[in-house]
Amino acid sequence: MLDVLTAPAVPAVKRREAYLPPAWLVPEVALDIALDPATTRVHARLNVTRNAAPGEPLRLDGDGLTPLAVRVDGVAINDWRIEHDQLVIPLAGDAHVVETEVEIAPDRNTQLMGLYSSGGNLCTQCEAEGFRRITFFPDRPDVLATYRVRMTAEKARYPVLLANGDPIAQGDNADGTHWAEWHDPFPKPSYLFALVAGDLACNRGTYVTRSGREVELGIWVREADLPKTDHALDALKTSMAWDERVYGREYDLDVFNIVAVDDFNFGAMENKGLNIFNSRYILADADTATDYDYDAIATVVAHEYFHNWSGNRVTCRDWFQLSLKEGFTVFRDQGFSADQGSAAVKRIEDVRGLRASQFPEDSGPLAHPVRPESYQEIANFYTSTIYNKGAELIRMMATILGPVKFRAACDLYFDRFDGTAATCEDFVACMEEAGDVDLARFRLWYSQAGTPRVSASLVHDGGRATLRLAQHVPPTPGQSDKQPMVLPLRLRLFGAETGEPLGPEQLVLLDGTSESIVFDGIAERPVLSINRGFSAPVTIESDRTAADLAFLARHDDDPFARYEAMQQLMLDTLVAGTLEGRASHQAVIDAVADTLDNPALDPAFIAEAVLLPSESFIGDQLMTVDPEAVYRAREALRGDLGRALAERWRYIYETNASTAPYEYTPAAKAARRIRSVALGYIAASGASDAAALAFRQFERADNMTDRQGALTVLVSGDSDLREAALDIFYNRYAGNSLVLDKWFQTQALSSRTDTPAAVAALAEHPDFTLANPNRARSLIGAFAVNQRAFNVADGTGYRFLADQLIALDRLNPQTAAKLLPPLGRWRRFDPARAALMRAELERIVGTPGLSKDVFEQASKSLEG
Ligand code: B3K
Ligand code: ZN
Repeated sequence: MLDVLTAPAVPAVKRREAYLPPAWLVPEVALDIALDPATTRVHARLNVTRNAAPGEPLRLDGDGLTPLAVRVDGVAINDWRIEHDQLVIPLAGDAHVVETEVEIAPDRNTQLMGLYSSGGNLCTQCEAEGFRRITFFPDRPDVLATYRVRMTAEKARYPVLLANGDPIAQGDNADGTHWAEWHDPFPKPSYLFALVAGDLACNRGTYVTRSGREVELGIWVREADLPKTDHALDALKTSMAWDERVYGREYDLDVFNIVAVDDFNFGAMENKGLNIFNSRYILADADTATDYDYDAIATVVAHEYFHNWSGNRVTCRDWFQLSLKEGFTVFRDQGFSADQGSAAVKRIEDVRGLRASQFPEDSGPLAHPVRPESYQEIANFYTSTIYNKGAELIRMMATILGPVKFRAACDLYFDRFDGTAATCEDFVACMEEAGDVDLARFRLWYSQAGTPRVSASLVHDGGRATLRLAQHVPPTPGQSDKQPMVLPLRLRLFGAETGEPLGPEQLVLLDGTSESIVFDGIAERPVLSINRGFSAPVTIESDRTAADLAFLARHDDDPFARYEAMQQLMLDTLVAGTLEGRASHQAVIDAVADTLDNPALDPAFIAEAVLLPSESFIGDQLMTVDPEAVYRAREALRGDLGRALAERWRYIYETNASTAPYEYTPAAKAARRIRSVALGYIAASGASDAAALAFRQFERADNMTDRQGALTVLVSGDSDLREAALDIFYNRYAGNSLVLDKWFQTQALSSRTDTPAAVAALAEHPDFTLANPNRARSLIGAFAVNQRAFNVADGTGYRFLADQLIALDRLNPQTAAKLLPPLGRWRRFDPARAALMRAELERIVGTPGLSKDVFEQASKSLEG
C-alpha cells in the first residue's frame, strides 16, 4: 500500500488564466503583536467586505498557523474550518469584522520568510507569500488594506519598534515592556507589510520634496556599523531627487526608514516606508567595501526607493505580473546609475549581467516568458528574466516612443493606476495610448520566452548597400513554435576607407521573419554597426570580418557598439582557439593596443573594453561546452596579450597608482579599475615579479577594491604569497561577516585545479554556515558559476552542490532553490558530464521531505 504520508506530492500548479478577483476585500487591518523571539502572539482584526456573489465564504491564507481564536463581529465562532492551508469562515452579510489570534516562533524561523530573528533583532520579510506565516489573511497582491500596527516588546532588548507608515503613539508598560503604534494611510497589499524590533542605532537625515514635504530619513543598523551608513543615506537622497526630476515622482510619507539585517534571502525589500535590506547593500567604508559594492549599494537603495511608485503606489494584480514592478523598477534604477557616472560603462555592465544570467536562463530548462503562464512556487520566479529581461522590454518601448512620449506614458500609467493593482497589459496600453503607437505585436515579448537570434548581412554593389536581416526565436520548454518578434534595432553604416559615418543612425523595427533595407548613395565600402546601445536583447550573427570588427572597435561612435565589436572579435578568436586548440591572436592584440593608446577614450571604458569575455560566455557560444578547452584558449589569449603589450600594462599599472587617500569618484574608480585589469594581464604574462607586485598592492592598499583585486590575482596563482595573503586577509577581517564572505568567494572563484577540493574543505570551515544566505552564496553560489572548477570531469563539483543544496533545503528552501540552476545546464555538456549532472538532479528530486521550491526547479531541470 502506498504510504500517503511519504508519497511525494507534486505541488499544485497555479495558472495565470485562472485569475479570479478576490471574493472578499479587506479595506482595513489592525494588528496587535506581542513580540517575543520564542512565542509571538498576533491578534488581527480585519474589516472585510463582500466582493462576490453571496455564499462565498471568507478564505484566509495561513502557512504553519493554528487559529487560537476566531471572532466575527465580536463573537467567538466555531464553524470555521481549515482547507488546504486556508482558514475558511462562512459569513452571511456583506461586511464584517473578523478577528483571529495565532502564535508564531520567530527564533525557529530558518526560512527567513514571515517574522524571524536576525542578529538578536526581529524583522519581517513578506514578499511574495510571507505574510501568511504571520497571520491569517487573503495573502494576494490585489487585496489592498490600510494597516494600523501596535507592537509590544521587552524594552531593554528591543528599544526600537518600527513599522510601515508614520509613528502614531508609543509608551511604556509597568512590566518592562513598551509599545508603539504605527499607521500607514496608503492601502497596500500584505506583501509590503513590515515591522522591525531591535537594538538599533540610526543615521538620520532629512529630505524636502519639491512640493515642500519634509521627510525624516533613517538608516538603522547596529551601533558599531553607524560609520558605514553615509553612502547609503547619500544614495537615498540622490534617488529621491532623481525620481522627482526624471519621472516627476515624489515621496508621500513623513518618514522613510531603512533597516539593515545580516540574514536575508535576497538583496532588499521595498516595504512601504520601511525598507529592509541585506546589510551588504547598506554598509560601506573604504576598508571593507569595493567600488563594486559602493555602486551596488547606490543601485539597490535607488531600486527599493523607486518601488514606492513602481510597485507600491501601483502594485501587481497577481504574481504573474511581477515584471510590471520589477522590470520597470530595474529599468528605472539603471537610468539612475547611468546618470551617476559613465552611462556607457553602466550599459556595458548591464548587458554583461544579462548575458551572464538571463541568456542562459532563456536557453535552458527553466526558460519562461517575462509574464509566465504558470508556476508551482512563486519564489522561483524572481529571476533574471522577470527583472533584467523585463527591464529590456521597458527600454525597447522607451526607444520606440522616444523620451518625451515615454515620460508622458509613464505619467499616464501612474495617474491612471495609482492606488490599484495593475497588469503588464495595463502598462503597455498606456505606452500605446500616450505614445500613439501600435504595440500589438510587441506584446509577444511578454509571452514568448527565448533569446531571438538575428542574422545581418550587408551587400555593397555600385553605390547601393543592401542590409538583409532575418530573425529566429529558438524553441523553449512548452513553446515549440515561435512567431517573429518586434525588434527595435539602432544601426548605422561607416565608410571603411574614411572611417566616417555614412548617414545618420536609424531605428529599424524588424517585425517579420526577414527584411531588406536599402541604402543609396554609398560610395565606399560600408561597415555595419548594429544593435547600438544594445537596443534589443538579441544575439546578432553577422558576416562581419575580423577586420570589420577591429575597424568598428576603432571608429564606431556608439560606445556600446565599440565595446561590442571588440568583444565579438575576442569571442571569435576564443571560440576558434577552443575548437582548434590554437588561433591567431594578432587581431585582438592590435585592437587592444589601439584601445589602450586612444587618448580620446574614457579610462573607465577602456578598462571594460580590453577585458576578455568570461569562460561561461565563451561556453555559451559552443554546441558542447568543453570547460578545460575554454579555459586553455582564454589563458593562451590572456598570456599573449600580457606579453605582447607588457610595457603598456606596466605603464598603466604605474601611472594609475593613487597618491591620494581613497575617494569614491568616477575618476578614482576608473584608475583603480584599469590598474587592476593591468595587474591581471601582468600576472597572465607569467612575469616573474607578478605575485610580488600583487602582494605589495595587497599589503599597501588603503581600500578594499585594491586589496581584493590583488588577492584575486594571488588566489588563482601558485606563489607562496597566496597562503600568506589569505591568512592576513582572514585575520584582519575575522568578525566582519561581509568581508569574510569575500574571503570565501574569492577562493571559490579561483581558476586553480585544486578549487573543488579547496571549496569542499571551506564548507567545513568554522566560519562557514548554511544558516546565513550571504555565506552560503559566497561559497556554494560562487563555486557553481566557476565553469572550470564546478564542471570538473569526475563530477565532484556536481555532487558537492547537490549535497549542500539538500542540506540547505531543510533550513531555507528559497535560498536553496536559487542555487540549483547550474545543475540544469546538463544539455550543454558532453554525455559523461550530462549523466553526472542528471544523477544529482535525480538524487535531489528523490530526497524525502523536499520543499516545493527545490522540487519545481529540479524536476523542471530534468525535463526541459
Ligand atoms: N521585491 C523584492 C524581492 C522579493 C523577493 C521575494 N522572493 C526586492 C526587489 O526586487 O526590490
Ligand atoms: Zn524590485
